[in-house]
Amino acid sequence: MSSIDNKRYAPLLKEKMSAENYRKLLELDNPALFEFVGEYTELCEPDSVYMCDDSDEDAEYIRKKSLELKEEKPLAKEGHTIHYDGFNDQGRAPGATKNLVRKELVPLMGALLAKEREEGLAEVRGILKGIMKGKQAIIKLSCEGPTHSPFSIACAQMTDSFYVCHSEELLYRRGYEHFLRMASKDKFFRFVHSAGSLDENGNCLDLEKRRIYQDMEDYIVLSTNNQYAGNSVGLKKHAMRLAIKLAGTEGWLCEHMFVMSIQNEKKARSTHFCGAFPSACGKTATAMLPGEKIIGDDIAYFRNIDGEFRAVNVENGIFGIIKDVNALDDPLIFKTLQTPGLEMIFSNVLTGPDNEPYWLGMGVDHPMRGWNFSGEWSEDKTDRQDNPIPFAHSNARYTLRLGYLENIDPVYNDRNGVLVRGVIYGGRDSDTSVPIEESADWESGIILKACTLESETTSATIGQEGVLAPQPMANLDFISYPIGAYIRNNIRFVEGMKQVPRIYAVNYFLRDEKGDFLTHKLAKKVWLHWAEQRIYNEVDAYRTPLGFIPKYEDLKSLFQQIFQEDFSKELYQELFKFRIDAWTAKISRAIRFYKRTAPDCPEEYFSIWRSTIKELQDIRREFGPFIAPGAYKER
Ligand code: OXD
Ligand code: MN
Repeated sequence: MSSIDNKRYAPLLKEKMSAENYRKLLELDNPALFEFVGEYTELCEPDSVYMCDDSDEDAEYIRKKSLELKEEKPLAKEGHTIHYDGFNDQGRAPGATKNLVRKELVPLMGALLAKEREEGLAEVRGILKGIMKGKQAIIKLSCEGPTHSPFSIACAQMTDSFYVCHSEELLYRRGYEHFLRMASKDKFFRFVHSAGSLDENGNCLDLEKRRIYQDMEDYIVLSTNNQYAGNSVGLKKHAMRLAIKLAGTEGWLCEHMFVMSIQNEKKARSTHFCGAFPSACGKTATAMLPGEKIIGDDIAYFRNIDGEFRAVNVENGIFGIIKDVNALDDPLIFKTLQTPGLEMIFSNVLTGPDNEPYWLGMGVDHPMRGWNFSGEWSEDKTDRQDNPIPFAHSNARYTLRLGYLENIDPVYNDRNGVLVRGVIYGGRDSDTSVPIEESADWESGIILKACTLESETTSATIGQEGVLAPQPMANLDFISYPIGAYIRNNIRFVEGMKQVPRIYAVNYFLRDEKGDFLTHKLAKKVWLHWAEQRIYNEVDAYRTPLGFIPKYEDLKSLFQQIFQEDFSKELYQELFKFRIDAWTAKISRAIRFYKRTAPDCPEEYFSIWRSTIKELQDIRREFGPFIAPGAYKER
């Protein structure tokens, strides 16, 4: 029996919901959820409200409605569908995204997309008024992290998009049963989304009213007039921003990281790593390295459980960039994407007359006409500025369940997560960082490697591509409270732990003078196996001014063992020389960035960066601009 006695919204919800759906809502016996559904039903005015539980029937209802309303269309292979976002809705929209915070916090937020809360709420609620008229709203409950675990965060999504619900069904764990049994009934994240009015192709008409406003006080995100999943799917990037804030207040961490394990067959051991890379910088490819095991590719929660650094993947699926997924570079995902009978959504790729999906870097010929993110497409099609429209978008995606992958780590659902032994930070820089370097300790790893991470902007966000931009912890787009406090929480998180993970900085993007990459795509497997051996103190290393790098012999034997490949000493010397001037410039850019955009960043961090630059200058007097591997000795 439900104890809900909500006089304000009960009549409205009884009118908008079928008796069966109303029963499902009541049975949860959750006044806060009832209030949330009532409040936003009153505001958004959907014609009806559908309440999902965890049944397969409800999952089927969502799939069917998404097809019926043409939000998705079936592709040639059974279970595969295609969804298109509008031409100008192909990536996350930082310009429309705001963290709503109390007035006094706005000046402290610096670069973090802040807006005064009351003002932001009034604006977006104005846009939401009546926005779902003529549509059905769906309420879907999910759980971030494994259900009923120390990591779980319950989430309630209300949306008028069945594609959004279908994506959440593939990407997250169902949460109705979790809501039924959870202890703190009013502790859950809330998401409201509406695609708004749609054009004849089913895309948003009112992009100028696109808003993604996250209320950091009440842990609710209001998202309007968008469809791209990075803007619309509440549980993905919106929940990530809310979780980062919540973690900051509760003493745990939410990071933009994969979770995976390196398999050492000789030693019969599996060692877990997490890794932060800005979007489109090799994160999924690292998590999916052939021969290793994946737990997740995008978002991790970290908790100190009995003195151990433990992590879970927040998600249960992958919303991955499809560009360059081909039989050679990503054989496992490629094979999965070709498998009929698995349920998956392709987005913003070309569909040809054969009703199959084609994407950039797929490694097969594509048809010269078909349908893509611009509508009907043929080879000579141009945009308004007369630029040719490529046959597929470079941020086109696939959405599938992790469980489909052959290389899923059997422990991926463990309620206490996995023990993390190594944390990796990787950016996209063509001329500074070596392929892998171990930090001297946790704090210097955070200050010198994680905080100075930079990357070139990519098509995962709307705006100019290829611009070198700071990316603290690969998380700049998602940090939702002042950066100085966020850095401090990262440093303090390991206090009192029995064993602190090692920090590694990696860079897969070093190029030669002609602009060619210095190593092949799978070389990252060698760097990670070296890190694994370091963790067990099985290989020695050379000191550098910023950490430790591999010795040639150890890499040579790994290249031989893994790829039966000769790794030349010349290439090693080129890859692993320490580039003093480039590092000095990088740290100077970091100082400028934090001065400009992180008003709460403590002086202590600036003095570490400044003294590192001074030390690098002293070292330069002895070595010149480059230090050959092995030449440097600790002072
Ligand atoms: C993503 C992103 O889709 O970071 O994961 O943009
Ligand atoms: Mn991401």
